[in-house]
Amino acid sequence: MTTATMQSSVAPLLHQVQLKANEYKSEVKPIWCPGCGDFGVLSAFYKALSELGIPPEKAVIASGIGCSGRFPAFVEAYGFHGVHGRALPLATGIKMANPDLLVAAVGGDGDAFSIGAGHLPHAARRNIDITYIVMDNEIYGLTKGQASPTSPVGLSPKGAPYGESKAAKSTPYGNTDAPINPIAMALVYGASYVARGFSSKPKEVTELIKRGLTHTGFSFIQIYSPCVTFYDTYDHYKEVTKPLPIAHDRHDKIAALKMALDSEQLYLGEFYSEERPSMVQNALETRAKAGTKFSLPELISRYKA
Ligand SMILES: Cc1ncc(C[n+]2csc(CCOP(=O)(O)OP(=O)(O)O)c2C)c(N)n1
Ligand code: SF4
Ligand SMILES: [Mg+2]
Repeated sequence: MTTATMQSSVAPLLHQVQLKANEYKSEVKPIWCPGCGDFGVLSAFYKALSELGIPPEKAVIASGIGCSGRFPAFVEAYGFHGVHGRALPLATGIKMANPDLLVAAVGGDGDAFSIGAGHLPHAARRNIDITYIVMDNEIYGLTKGQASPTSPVGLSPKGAPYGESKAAKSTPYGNTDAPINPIAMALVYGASYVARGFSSKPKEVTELIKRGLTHTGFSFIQIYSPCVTFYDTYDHYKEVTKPLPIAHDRHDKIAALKMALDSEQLYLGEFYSEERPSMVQNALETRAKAGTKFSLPELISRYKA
């Protein structure tokens, strides 16, 4: 496939309308706790749509279950609040049936890496042309504070220093399970755009979302989005996050992996970006190859008794 045919499926939607960020707010007011990191992600998403000039009727957001799963209701666009862990299959179906729409999937660390974990490798390797935004608060927020796959060992209750061996409700003697590394996972699975943001850095998060939405193929964006009610990680992230070095080569997967595996610093920014045909492009090419030789009625008739 040539670079000319690698154009993002979102390209024809760019700068079609001039709407302010708050015109992408729906009539439904967020019911998140005051101070929840998800507010920062939502306002960055409004800004990204506004700066890209996307017509609201051309955007669809799919989610699973969780506090973060409520996100689609708050955006003036189409939305599908599905069942737990199924944001990616929903988004995949929506995109394949409507390749001309901008499709995003959103959700939490539990939705993405526990119950929905089996979907991530396949969305990544297929390079389905959607953007997946994971609001990672290292806890199950909606169900009132159980350990998640990104919770650190020794998960603390609200107010205790980060990582101390106290407890979340499901781990009264401290969490003993090692956390996964979402960025490293997405890289190894073959996501073609991999980035990390922090909800307290809205300008940077807006840029990452814009890059993800306009990228051809599967964009994975992990956003640290603290849960003030059950696991307040704001101070911790302010301390340990820092931008990726300017010299980081975002086309070098091994370099990206090294940065993702750094246990001292949690880097923010664009880890990796690669151009390769998306699932939509591959499907259209397959259809073109089949051409008129393929007839659905004829195929069905072969299996008739
Ligand atoms: C099949 C199923 N199992 C369990 C639940 C209960 N449940 C609802 S949300 C949730 C976890 C949400 O955590 P996360 O995805 O991190 O989202 P957050 O609330 O932190 O944004 C669980 C276990 C459910 N709704 N459906
Ligand atoms: S419980 Fe946590 S994740 Fe849920 S809305 Fe409140 S602060 Fe946000
Ligand atoms: Mg969570």
